[in-house]
Amino acid sequence: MKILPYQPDKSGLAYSVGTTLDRFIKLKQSDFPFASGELSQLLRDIALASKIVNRETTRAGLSNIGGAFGQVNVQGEEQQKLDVIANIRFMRALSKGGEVCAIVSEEEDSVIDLQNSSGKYVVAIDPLDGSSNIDVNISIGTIFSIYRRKTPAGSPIQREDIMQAGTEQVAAGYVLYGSSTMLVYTTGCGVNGFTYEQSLGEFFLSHPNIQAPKIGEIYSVNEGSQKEWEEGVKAYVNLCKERRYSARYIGSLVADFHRNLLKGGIYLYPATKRNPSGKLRLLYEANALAFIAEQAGGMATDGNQRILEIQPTTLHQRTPLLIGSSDMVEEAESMISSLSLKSLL
Ligand code: FDP
Repeated sequence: MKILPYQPDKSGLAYSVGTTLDRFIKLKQSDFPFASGELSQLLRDIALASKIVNRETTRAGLSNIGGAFGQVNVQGEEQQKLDVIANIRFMRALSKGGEVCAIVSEEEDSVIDLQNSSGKYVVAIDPLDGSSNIDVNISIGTIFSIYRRKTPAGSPIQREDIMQAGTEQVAAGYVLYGSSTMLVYTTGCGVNGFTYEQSLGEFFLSHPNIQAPKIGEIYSVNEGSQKEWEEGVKAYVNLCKERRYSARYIGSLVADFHRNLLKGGIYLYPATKRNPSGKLRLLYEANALAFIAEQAGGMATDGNQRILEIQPTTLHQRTPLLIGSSDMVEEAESMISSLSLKSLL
């Protein structure tokens, strides 16, 4: 019997399909300080749920899952059926996985205790972001943050396990259900993006080590609210126009953020008269994207301080958000803080 060492094929007949998300997570597991495999499993659970949500969103026009669900969530926003479906899918995947003890979701008023006190992780999630775009076939997303609980595993969940600043995140990511579906995540060692290959049912590494350009030529903001902005925001957006930057605003945070991350640009959702603390939620929207932005060399601020350093006090706390290319965010922040200082003098 002859035994030969494996020789990778060089004929070119069967091209390599690349690195799957599962394989990548396994390869990177040792980068993580508490490399026990639980965080890896948790990321896989999220990926599985996102594949199911991807299936549901692509069928939305064909099955009876479009439109409003008929209930209003804790934010006072009308829930869409797909919001509810995505929430169920992620909750189910995270509760079955066994690594998570508690979940904060945009769609739930309270913290959900998974009755799994041995779980070491807490997840904050917006299961389906950009709800107003669901029924018109425009990109939507999922955003998630993962924290290690502060209290010992086995004990009941406490407030300190949930109310953690963004700097405490051990991983964060988003899924973009767009012209292709992508999962982008960080565990604090750079940012990597994976594209979903439908026929194989797998995410493949397509955007390794994403780096946000330091500066770009895109600004993304809902200009319909311009009259309600503070002077610094008005001045910065005017500057963008003077420089002939392109205005691009989808109204799905994940999609706007993702485009600017790759191409260079700034996304702003500032405080307005209607939303004096901004509109976006700190725990399950701003923190995750701020972690990713910083890991890719970008920046995220509320206009006065780094998003990741804000100490949350309530579950569904909102924050103004300026995020994207570092030079642009820095410039916007300095204009906002200097003009708001002037108005106080
Ligand atoms: P939506 O309310 O449709 O879920 O997360 C909230 C969010 O979308 C973001 O995705 C989006 O960027 C923003 O709100 C859009 O708000 P405006 O309609 O006020 O611009």
